[in-house]
Amino acid sequence: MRFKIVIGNKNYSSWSMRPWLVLDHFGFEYEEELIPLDQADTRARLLSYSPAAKVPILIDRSYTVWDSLSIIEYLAEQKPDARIWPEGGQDRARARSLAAEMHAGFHPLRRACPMNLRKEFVFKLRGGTAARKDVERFEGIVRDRMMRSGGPFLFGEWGGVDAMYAPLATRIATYNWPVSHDLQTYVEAVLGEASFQKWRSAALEESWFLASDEVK
Ligand SMILES: N[C@@H](CCC(=O)N[C@@H](CS)C(=O)NCC(=O)O)C(=O)O
Repeated sequence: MRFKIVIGNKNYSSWSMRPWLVLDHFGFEYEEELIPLDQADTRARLLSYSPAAKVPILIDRSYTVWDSLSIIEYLAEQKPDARIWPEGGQDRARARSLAAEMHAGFHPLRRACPMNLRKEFVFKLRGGTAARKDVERFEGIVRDRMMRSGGPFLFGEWGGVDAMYAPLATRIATYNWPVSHDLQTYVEAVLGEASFQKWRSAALEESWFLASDEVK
């Protein structure tokens, strides 16, 4: 098998999920290794693959690529015809801006509402107005993109940018955030996508409990 992806727990590891979705959705042949996070041997196991000691890690034969967004970029270069990024220079640039915005931002929402696929929360304002602003920004992104692309995904067909936002979509659903109709529709589309369903089913089989990622 050419590609191997090293990931964390599927229930919790939002960064792992992003490039895994791209590998799976675009039909790459891959194997995976799951390194449970927050265990005594986690760091040593991660270091055996990558000096950054974080998942996700992609291994292409013997070459290692780490960081979710870099892995998605690398995969896009390996399959240029797959349209992991949209065609057309300006759409591609916009998708990359949105992916980078996700990668570097949304901290209040991410911190207050860690990804936890097996939970369903009663809504309360976790993360205060800063997290609410993140949700409003997500609504704005989706409103703008739906107007331009017609949906169901940010640039029409599912792509790398939707993979980057998939963990936010799961949070909207599991934390029951009240959101605009457009965002609700987008969340349902992302959660209905086949590779996400596959990841989620596997996540629900896991029994690890990471106290640091559990909130009330
Ligand atoms: N910016 C990185 C973030 C990676 C990251 O923080 N991964 C977490 C799990 S979701 C991790 O490996 N944590 C392991 C640890 O800190 O021991 C990316 O996009 O891949």
